[in-house]
Amino acid sequence: MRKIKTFIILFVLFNFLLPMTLLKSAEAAINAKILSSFETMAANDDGGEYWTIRNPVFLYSQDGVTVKTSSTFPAKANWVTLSSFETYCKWNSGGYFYPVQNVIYQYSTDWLTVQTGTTVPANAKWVTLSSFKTNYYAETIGGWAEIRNVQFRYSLDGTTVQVGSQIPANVKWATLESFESREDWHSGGGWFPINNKAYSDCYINTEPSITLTSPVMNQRYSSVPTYDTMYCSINIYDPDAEDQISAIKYSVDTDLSTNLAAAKNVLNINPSLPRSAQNTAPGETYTFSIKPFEDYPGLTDGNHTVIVYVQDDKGWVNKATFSFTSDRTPPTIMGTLKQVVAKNSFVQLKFTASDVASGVILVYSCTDSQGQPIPDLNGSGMDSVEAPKVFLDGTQGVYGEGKLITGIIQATDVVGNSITQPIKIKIDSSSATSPGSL
Ligand SMILES: [Ca+2]
Ligand SMILES: [Ca+2]
Repeated sequence: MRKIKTFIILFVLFNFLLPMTLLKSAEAAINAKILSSFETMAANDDGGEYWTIRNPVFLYSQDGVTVKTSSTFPAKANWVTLSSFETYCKWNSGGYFYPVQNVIYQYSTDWLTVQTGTTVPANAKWVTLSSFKTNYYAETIGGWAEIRNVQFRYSLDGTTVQVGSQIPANVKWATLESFESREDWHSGGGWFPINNKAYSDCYINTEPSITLTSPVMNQRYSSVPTYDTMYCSINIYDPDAEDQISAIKYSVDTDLSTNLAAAKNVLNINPSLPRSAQNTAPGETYTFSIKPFEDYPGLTDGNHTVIVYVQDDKGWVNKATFSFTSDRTPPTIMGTLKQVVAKNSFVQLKFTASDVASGVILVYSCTDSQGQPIPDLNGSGMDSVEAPKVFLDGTQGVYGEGKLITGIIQATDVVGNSITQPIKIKIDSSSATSPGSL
């Protein structure tokens, strides 16, 4: 009885507690289990005979730029798949190993659509062998048949394994799970599932994590200096040990995650790149600035989205976004810019500014016919202004009959867009002058 208890304790310890501890320390890692070896039916006579495939070749990329082939399974990669191998086809006392033909892959380059092809781009997010032909009849040259009833195994989160005949585009990794290949022997023939599958572990590199902390959403910007610069702050980490952060770029409105070469450069990155990534959250803070109106001169007024990208040295890209409002339209000024008034009467300036955002600063100044400032006709205000009434006293020659008071009023919106309009006040008691003629 005691022996049984001891056995149970040891069983629990080795099968549950120890693996849990090991798993915990490797939480961030994504270990793909990729089909690397199996047996196919070599001869279906006399109950059948399975043979292990030989000379496997693996296709993979470790930098998102070059595709490598190797007979050795890589321990670490952006993606990896079995690419080609030989299956045995038995015939009488002999038999032959034939390399598979018509190899087809499934992959995704954007995690949005699944693509199919006979070649694979290095910057794929994941790749798996999906179809090929095996020899099923070894006499002379034999016959070739495509595999059927293909099932894949894949993981959406990097850890949980699912099986299905279709691979979702947004998986972390995918591999063949099972299929049937054809075998013929004398008058018989049939379809046989693969046998004795073996999976190899690959540490799958992944994209850096990016969290934007500045600027806040929906701020207003213009192309006016000092209002044209977005000051950004992001936290970056990459769960993959030894990875470097190699680029921070941006675009406006159009997502260029899969075409980073077309994205724009940010300015004044601190700390400078490339730089070894921190591997745990929240990561390291990077600051930089963006001048969208220099890179996108045609940016229209209204709401837009900045997409900030971070790329590691393995070619993985992640993004963060923030929205902003573009305003390059100056305010309009409403009020009496041109007036004709009689001598010995009052004149008053009243102006209102109109803009998509309130906070327009109005500044006005007028001088008499001698060029001297008129204190009551100099001032400023927010959004609307009303100057004190000024009595055009005839005893002052500068306000006398026929004289002209001139000035300017300037309206500047919250992002520096500015407009200046002339002010003209003609003193004409005869009313012969019309305001429009000033
Ligand atoms: Ca990485
Ligand atoms: Ca404006």
